[in-house]
Amino acid sequence: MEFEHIPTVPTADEILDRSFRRAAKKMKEKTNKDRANEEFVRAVGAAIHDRLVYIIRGFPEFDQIPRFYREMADILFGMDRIKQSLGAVGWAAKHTKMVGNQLAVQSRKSDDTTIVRKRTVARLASMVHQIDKDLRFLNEVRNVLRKLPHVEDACTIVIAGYPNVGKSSFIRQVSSAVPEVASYPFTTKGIIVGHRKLGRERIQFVDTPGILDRPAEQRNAIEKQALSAMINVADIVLFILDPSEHCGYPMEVQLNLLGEVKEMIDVPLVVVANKSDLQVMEGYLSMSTEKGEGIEEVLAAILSHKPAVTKNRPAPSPPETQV
Ligand SMILES: Nc1nc2c(ncn2[C@@H]2O[C@H](COP(=O)(O)OP(=O)(O)OP(=O)(O)O)[C@@H](O)[C@H]2O)c(=O)[nH]1
Ligand SMILES: [Mg+2]
Repeated sequence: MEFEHIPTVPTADEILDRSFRRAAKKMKEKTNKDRANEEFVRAVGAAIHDRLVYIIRGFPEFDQIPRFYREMADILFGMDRIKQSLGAVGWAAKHTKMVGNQLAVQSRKSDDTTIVRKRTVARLASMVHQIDKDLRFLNEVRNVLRKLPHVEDACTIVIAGYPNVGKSSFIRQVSSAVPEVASYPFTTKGIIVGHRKLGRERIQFVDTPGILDRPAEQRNAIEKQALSAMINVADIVLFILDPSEHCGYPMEVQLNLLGEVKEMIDVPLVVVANKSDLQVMEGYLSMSTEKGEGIEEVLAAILSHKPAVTKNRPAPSPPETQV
């Protein structure tokens, strides 16, 4: 997956601490005090530069990664903010090296090289502290993005619908995924992937958070993740309704959302009414994930649409050990 190998992003103090230690080691290699100070000044600028460049290189080129992952990063953190922070780190990398080199030249000409060394430490520390909030933000981005699930190069069924209708209960029944199931809306807050063997093939189910029928600009980050999965990674969408309305939402709004989803996607859509143990709805496939009834029929309906060639997926990712 695109984000899995991003290394931890250190804080400003951690960067400074390690860079000062590296420069101090270099300094000890020189016997002459002035040469040692000059060496320290040059080495500390270079050490900070290298660490900052390493941080930037740890992040993928967001313009080149699959759209789904790019959208996830954007929904969760804002692409502009991520790019701004990476830009700030790039700025600091460039300037710390420049300042280190400039002050090393000054040190050569100076009568008191110790003063120049101290000035260097102060200036570089201040520059790196200026980007401390960017470093902390990037580390938070890293911690969240690296936990996003793999969406593999396999036939992908995205499960969607209103909150609390039984999406997670369904994916638990049919795949390796074990998302939390609870009797309140928005239990699922992110994308969850589960797998199922189908002969020699593996198919993949994506559980998504619930979506409300409301204008796009009012949707929150949790709902947006579900929409992005439907649009970007689905080969087939399974839309779950709850005609019992035990989910807390009337059928009218659930059907409005269904209409919207139909407009939004260009892949096959299977609609199923869940909670048939409470209420059956004529005209739709029905199941009860609670009682385990109707599941096989729903799977058969999904698989009747299984494309020979899958589409819309992110680039292949390494094989997973799970299942
Ligand atoms: N009676 C009945 N209850 C069900 C059935 N399927 C799910 N439930 C219950 O409905 C509630 C919601 O189930 P979830 O699977 O968490 O629903 P979800 O759609 O994933 O919910 P969000 O993640 O909040 O969007 C839980 O209390 C389940 O036990 C069913 O077939 N019959
Ligand atoms: Mg759920």
